[in-house]
Amino acid sequence: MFEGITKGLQGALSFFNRGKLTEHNMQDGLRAVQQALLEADVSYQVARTFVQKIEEEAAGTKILESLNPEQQIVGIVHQQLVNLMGPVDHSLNIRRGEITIIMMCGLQGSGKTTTCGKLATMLKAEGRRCMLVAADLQRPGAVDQLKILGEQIGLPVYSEAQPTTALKVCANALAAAKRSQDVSVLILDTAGRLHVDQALMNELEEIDRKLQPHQVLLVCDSMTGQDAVNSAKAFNDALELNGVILTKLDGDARGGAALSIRSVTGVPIKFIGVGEQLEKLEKFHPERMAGRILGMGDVVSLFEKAQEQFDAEQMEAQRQKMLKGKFTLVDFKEQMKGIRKMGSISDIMKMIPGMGQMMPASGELDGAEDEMRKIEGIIDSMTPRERENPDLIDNSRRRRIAKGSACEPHDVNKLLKQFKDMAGLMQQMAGKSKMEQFRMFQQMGQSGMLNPDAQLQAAKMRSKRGPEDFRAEAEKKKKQRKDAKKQRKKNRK
Ligand SMILES: Nc1nc2c(ncn2[C@@H]2O[C@H](COP(=O)(O)OP(=O)(O)OP(=O)(O)O)[C@@H](O)[C@H]2O)c(=O)[nH]1
Ligand SMILES: [Mg+2]
Repeated sequence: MFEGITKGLQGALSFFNRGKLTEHNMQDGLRAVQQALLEADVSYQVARTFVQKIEEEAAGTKILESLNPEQQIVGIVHQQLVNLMGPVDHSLNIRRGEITIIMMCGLQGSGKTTTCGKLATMLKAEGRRCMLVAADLQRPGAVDQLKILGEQIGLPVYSEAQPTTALKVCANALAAAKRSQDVSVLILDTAGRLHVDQALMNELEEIDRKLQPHQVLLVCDSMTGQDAVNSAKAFNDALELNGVILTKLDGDARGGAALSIRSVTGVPIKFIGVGEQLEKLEKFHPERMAGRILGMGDVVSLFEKAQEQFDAEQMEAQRQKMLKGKFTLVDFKEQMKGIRKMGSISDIMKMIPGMGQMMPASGELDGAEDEMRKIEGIIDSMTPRERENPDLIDNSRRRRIAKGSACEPHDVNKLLKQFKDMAGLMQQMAGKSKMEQFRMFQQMGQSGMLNPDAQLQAAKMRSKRGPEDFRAEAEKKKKQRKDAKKQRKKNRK
């Protein structure tokens, strides 16, 4: 997601990290920020205003005189991105005791029908029963598509064998929902067109006037950039949208739509579609999106994803342990297993702050997976007592563990050091504010502590110099000790 803009902005922000910042290179940096936005298909006006705001903020915080202008400017850019995409409003204002009508609209192929299904799935999980309404009479197959979705989710779909108008279908559906008595949300799947046209707008406006949906949501394909934003404006003028759902953010969207739509239309982005499957709908969070755009990662999403995968009780137990500083190697391994369960390692790495920039080529990630497996192997070769108390691990235990996991004693050492650092940091983090935690995570990312690939690089460098001969080193030390002992004996004589 947004790889282009992330690289562009990171490049632009590096202008602020070249020794002392002057008015001159400040302007270069700002121009590069604007360029990165334009390349991501952000509208010119939005990009221009964005950069002006950064300039004002930078002047206000006296950034030229500060010691770490880059950090400050990243902070300012992050905040401006959040302002640009927010504020957010996830509510659908579902009403008690009456049927809430949600009308979906948008251009052809934007993802309306799929999103109807996703929204119904989300609401179902909240204990609300939806009815889907097949009001797209344009595209052959549209009705069947919705029926299949309804079947998959286990929800009723209202459709007519010989429909006359979309408005009639919607009105009849509302009557049917009222009769059924157990439907609380009616979701209208309307037709799309390749471009905004009057016939489509008339049809939608008529439904809007007669049925007065509580929510009119625009489904917008994030891959279409500025076009999407222009059509959003037209839909909003005709229908007074309550919110936007951006779809296909899992693809290679350039970011233009996400960044401009709120400021151009004034309508909040409520949800984002991040895949074709029914559960791939997420609440939109501008701070997280800004973090991802800047390559600072998305710890919160990662945490939520982890929470879905991990057993909730186990998670809570680990959190408590972390708070008390009792996080052990067993927990460490469990976490790593959990991470592997979460899916592709490259997706996960992108979400960890500081890792975005360090993402290796995709082939090398297999190496990172191997590295994780190796770490698991090392922990498996320890005795339960060693896992609970790694301080027990002396030289001979280290050799045994290395042998058992087919690696070198220094790999065991490295893991233990990493674990110690991480457990220490986790403990320090426990009492800190969210912002502080974020910063600490970033440091962890940059120091390579969370980055198996950094270890991989180290291994590669070693192999260029030739493998380190630890045995020879140990023999040498042993000999030195022996010699020293002899010398002491001699001295005593
Ligand atoms: N990758 C990805 N694909 C999506 C997402 N949302 C929808 N799609 C795909 O986009 C295509 C079009 O989706 P539909 O839901 O049929 O779009 P529509 O707006 O109803 O299209 P019409 O009814 O023809 O106007 C389908 O292949 C969907 O699987 C998403 O968030 N991510
Ligand atoms: Mg459709």
